[in-house]
Amino acid sequence: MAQPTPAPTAHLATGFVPHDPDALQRYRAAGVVDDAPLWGLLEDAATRTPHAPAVSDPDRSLTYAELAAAARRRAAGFLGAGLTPGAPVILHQNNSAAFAVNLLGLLRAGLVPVMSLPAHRVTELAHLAETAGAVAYVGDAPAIASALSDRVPAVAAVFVEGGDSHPAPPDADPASLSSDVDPGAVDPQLPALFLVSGGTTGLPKLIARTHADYRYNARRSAEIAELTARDVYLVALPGAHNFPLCCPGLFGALTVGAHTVFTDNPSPDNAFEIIERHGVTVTALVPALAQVWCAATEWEPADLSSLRLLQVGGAKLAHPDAVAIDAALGDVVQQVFGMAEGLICYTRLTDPRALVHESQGAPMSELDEVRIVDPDGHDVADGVEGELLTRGPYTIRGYYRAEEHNARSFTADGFYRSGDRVRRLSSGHLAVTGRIKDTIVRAGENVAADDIEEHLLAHPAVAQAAVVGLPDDALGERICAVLVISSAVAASAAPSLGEVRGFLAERGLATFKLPDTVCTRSSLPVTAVGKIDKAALRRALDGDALDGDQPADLPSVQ
Ligand code: OOB
Repeated sequence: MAQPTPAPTAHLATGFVPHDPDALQRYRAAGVVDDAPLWGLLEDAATRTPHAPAVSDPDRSLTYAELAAAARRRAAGFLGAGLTPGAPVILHQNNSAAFAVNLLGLLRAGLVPVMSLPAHRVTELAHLAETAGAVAYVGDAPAIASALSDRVPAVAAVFVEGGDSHPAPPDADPASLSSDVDPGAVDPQLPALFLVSGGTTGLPKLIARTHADYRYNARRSAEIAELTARDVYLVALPGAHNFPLCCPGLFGALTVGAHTVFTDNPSPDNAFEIIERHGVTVTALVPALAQVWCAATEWEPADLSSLRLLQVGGAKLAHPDAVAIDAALGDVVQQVFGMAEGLICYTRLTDPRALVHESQGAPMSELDEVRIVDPDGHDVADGVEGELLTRGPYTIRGYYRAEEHNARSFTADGFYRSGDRVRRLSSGHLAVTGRIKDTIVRAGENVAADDIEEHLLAHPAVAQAAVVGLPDDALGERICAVLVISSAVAASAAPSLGEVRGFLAERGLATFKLPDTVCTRSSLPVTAVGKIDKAALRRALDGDALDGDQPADLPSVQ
């Protein structure tokens, strides 16, 4: 029989920035490019271990054979409904086994999922759909789906899981897949899926991840997490985010035939019960959630002894929290510093615990190039803070169809400017000290917000802290510390401005870094994946009377 020909997906290349040929040659020579499609991870696992559990949610469980068959039927259904291979499709779905079937079905059909997050609304989805040229919506929010296809008529096909107003994602006989055009015979150097950028300003950007780079991301992440077929991975963050999707997440689990369990409720009472029921061994959380889980171990009666690895990333995990989580759960923390754009750093399972607590890990690949530069673009010495620039086999060379952004976000020789402020430790691990732009300019002094936050978190009454600059006639910006008081202490125990300043001064913080204003909130605004959203916080504080604040005596600035 003649070899099936690949589906025509070349239009995907328009606006996609590939690796340069020399770099690709090097990556290929190093063995990181395996020329197979992303969906092949599932087919391979289904061949090896058809009867092993593949995905579960509270309502159903599928073995590898069942998941592969379901994905093939779904792929045939999508193509039968008129979608053509290579077309981008918005995937907008809560954590569930159905999310996995749709995702893998789209990939098997050669369609290109745009991995939106459940918290995205029509404004973000319309922007993503227009930029990608999406032709369909697959998800579980009927009202948003309707609004999207009204706003972007090119999104002509809408499939909604469990809704009455739209057809459900379709299934068809998979025999139609093995015709002379194989939709899944893809170019591994073209986009397999689109991730969305996680910034808090402006609309999300599209991050095209290729079959080759995402397969490598999954494989190498699984290796570092020492994942095996015996592991049970819990998707507790939104499954479309790079962290639970591929670090190692769902795709990493597919590389070794592990079991992936989905929940869309990461609260400790629910998640702990799932960990116990399924014997979950690995999961990934943002620091704010990890902190809540850690506190909950004191009152939630659950046996969490199966959990061997708690990956924490997405935002800075404060040192005391890393120590506390290890103490509560038994040395399970792995710090993960990653970005949808590519570079992922992990602390290793063999690292001394002190290094796990104080660093955000080392790059996962020997082929990752990391530069740490000063504001003039010169490399700084080890131990000195600077901006992290990176280039490597699984890091994009440009956002998709975003030339203007690319001119700013990438250097001429293809390094991604992360905007993250880091320093390199003698071990080679990186310590993240903040965002380059998260700096308050107070009376001419540059103050890094996270420097103050780290000290505030050491206060026994403080559960969460965010420091922002607010406009001030005399100072330019004044330092405002927003605190969430620990549930273990009474709200009345919230420290006053004077107490906060005294506490920080005692810890050796320079006078010009002491907050001018302190206020408390019951919670802090968060992004779609659960990171503290400072832009939203600043907006909320803007014009706010900041009840209960005492203006600080302005300390003299030397
Ligand atoms: C992950 O990906 P994104 O794209 O949502 O956000 C990336 C940004 C980084 O540039 C950095 O600013 C921040 O999130 N970040 C961290 C961090 N991990 C991410 N900042 C401090 N400490 C960390 N451990 O957030 C992401 C993707 C894959 C794996 C893990 C996280």
